[in-house]
Amino acid sequence: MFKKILIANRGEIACRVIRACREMKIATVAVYSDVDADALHVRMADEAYNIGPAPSSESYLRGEKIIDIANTSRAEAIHPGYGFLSENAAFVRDVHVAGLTFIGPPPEAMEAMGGKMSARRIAIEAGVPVVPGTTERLSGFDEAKETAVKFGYPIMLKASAGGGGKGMRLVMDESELRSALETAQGEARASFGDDAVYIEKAVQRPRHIEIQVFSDTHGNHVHLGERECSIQRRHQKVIEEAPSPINSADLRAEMGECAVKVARAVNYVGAGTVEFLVSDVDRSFYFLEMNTRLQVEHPVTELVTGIDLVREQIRVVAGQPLSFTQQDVSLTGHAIECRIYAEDPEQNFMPSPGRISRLRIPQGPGIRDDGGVFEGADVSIYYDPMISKFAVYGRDRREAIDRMRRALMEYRIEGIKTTLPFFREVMEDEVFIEGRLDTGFISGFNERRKPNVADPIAHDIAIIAAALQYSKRQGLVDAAAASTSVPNSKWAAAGREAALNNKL
Ligand code: MV4
Repeated sequence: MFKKILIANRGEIACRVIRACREMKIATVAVYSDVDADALHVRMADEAYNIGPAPSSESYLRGEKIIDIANTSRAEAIHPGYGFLSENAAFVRDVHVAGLTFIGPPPEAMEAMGGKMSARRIAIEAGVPVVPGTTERLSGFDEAKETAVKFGYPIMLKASAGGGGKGMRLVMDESELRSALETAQGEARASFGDDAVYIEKAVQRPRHIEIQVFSDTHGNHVHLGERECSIQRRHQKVIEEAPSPINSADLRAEMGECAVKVARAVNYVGAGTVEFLVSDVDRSFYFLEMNTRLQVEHPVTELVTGIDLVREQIRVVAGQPLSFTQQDVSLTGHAIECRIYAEDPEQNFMPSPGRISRLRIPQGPGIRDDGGVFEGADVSIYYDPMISKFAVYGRDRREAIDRMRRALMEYRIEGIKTTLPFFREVMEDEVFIEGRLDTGFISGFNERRKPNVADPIAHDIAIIAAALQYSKRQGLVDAAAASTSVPNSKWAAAGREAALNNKL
């Protein structure tokens, strides 16, 4: 087993990997940019090295520099986390050339799945259903027009190099096709330097369900069930759960088998995720793409399977066989994760950087917080604004929702705006509670949501503050005494009135 691992990442995922290493008695090396000198991952690691200025292109994306540090610090392997260099096949080759181990799949598997058209061809070859559509780049408008008619509108134009919804366009009919094609190609060229675009038939009211796969270097490929990630905003996942609320053992086995076929077809090694679109109408499912990294939302799978995916990643690249077989994998209970972002839900989720002046993380049964910050930490504008992933576990979905609702009320982050108030509302939303999670959830949610429904906690605080103010002004009691009796007291009523009349 490795004695020392370098973590080529920052934030919560760097902390997550360091925790696994510590449990395995492996020493850790962190790297950090100038603005991260004081970050949690730097504090947690055994050693830490500065790799440059704040912009990722000058720090966390500098592969050669990171490899140099791995060598000089005598680390034997590099864990890339997610994002940054995690799906960069050229970096993986450089790591190998330097005599180090990359904690992830071989570069060939990464490349095979890196392009969506190539991934679709491999899935078809492996006998896995894909969304009806093409697998070669469109030559131009005329071919697009013919192909669209063949598959039938509405269709999706997708960039082969795409990700995060970039270069993706829904086209309802032929009148929209020409400009949609130009936009999709333009976006693809600007974002990926590759304007290859292909066509898929649009799946009606799809759900996004993905299967966690795991492979070792001995030819064993298994799946660890599904995660449902249908609640997305601008193609960014915000809530994930395992298992899916459409939870059927048959569907899981079928999708799991397909996911394993894809992994086997590319000689996969380590943790991977095979994404599917599932029709909410007839539960038919279609391969979408494969992500060749550990995903942000891996904790919900860990909670329902009991398997530590990071520990397993490290074991398999060290050459050990998987520590479990397919028969050993069983899903127990239900897990839900909310991604807590430094964003203001009242201002269309604008980033909200700044200093965290107060942080209180919930406690009690069935709770897991994968954080990358601490009280007093600064949330920078340079990186993804996700500050923590908060997950709960319950025996069933109902218990998990109850637990999440309770825990979100305990969660306090002050100094910056966060998505906590948004999640508190979602946990009370009947459509979410019923598990009707097709892709329109957030837009539908915004319509269902009553105007001016403030954060329930902010509302309580306003009432208490008003009550304290009122009681002080009246000289009735001292403020502390008032606060203990506020919820049911006449001061609460007065405070509520004061708050409603804007007298605060
Ligand atoms: C689709 C689709 C409908 N039909 N493909 C792909 C990337 C992901 N971010 C959204 N993707 C979609 N691909 C076809 N052929 C609808 C979406 C989609 C979506 C899918 C699942 C969950 C949320 C979604 C939100 C917008 C679009």
